[in-house]
Amino acid sequence: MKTLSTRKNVLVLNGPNLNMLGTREPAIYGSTTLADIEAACVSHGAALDLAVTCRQSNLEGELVTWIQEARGVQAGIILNAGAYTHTSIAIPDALTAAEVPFIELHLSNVFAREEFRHHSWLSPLAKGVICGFGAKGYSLALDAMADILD
Ligand code: DHK
Repeated sequence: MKTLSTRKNVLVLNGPNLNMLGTREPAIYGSTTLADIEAACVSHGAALDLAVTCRQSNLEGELVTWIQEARGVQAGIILNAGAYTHTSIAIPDALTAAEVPFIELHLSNVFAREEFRHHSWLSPLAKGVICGFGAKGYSLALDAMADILD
C-alpha cells in the first residue's frame, strides 16, 4: 500500500443524465445510484493504490474544461460521456490535447441498442472500451487502468 501522496490520480468522469442513475430507465442502466458508484470507485481505487476523483456534468463544455485540467494532474481518466459519446467532437479533441490515457465506459451494451449508439467518437482514442456490465464496469475499468499505469 502506497502513501496517499504517492498514489496515482485517476479521474472518473460521467456525462449527461448519469446523475439520474438509480431512477433512470433501471432496466437499461441498473438501479445503482451515481453516488453509490462514485463511493465504490473511491474505495476500489484505494485498494488498487489509485487516488480517485469523481465528477459528473450535464454540460459538454464543463466536461471539456475538466479534461483540459486533467493534463499533468491525472494519470488516467475513466469516461462515461453518456450521449456525448455519439455526438461530441470537442470531448475527443480535449482528450487528445490533455494527453491523459483514458478508458471509455458505458453501463449498457450500446451495440445491442439503437444504431445511433453504435458509433463513438471516443473509441479510436481510448485505451479500451468497457460496456454492458452495468455499475460493475467502473471497477473493471479501474482494474484495467491500474494495469495500464503499472
Ligand atoms: C449512457 C448514456 O447516457 C447513453 O446516451 C449512451 C451510456 C450509453 C451508458 O450505457 O452508460 O448511449
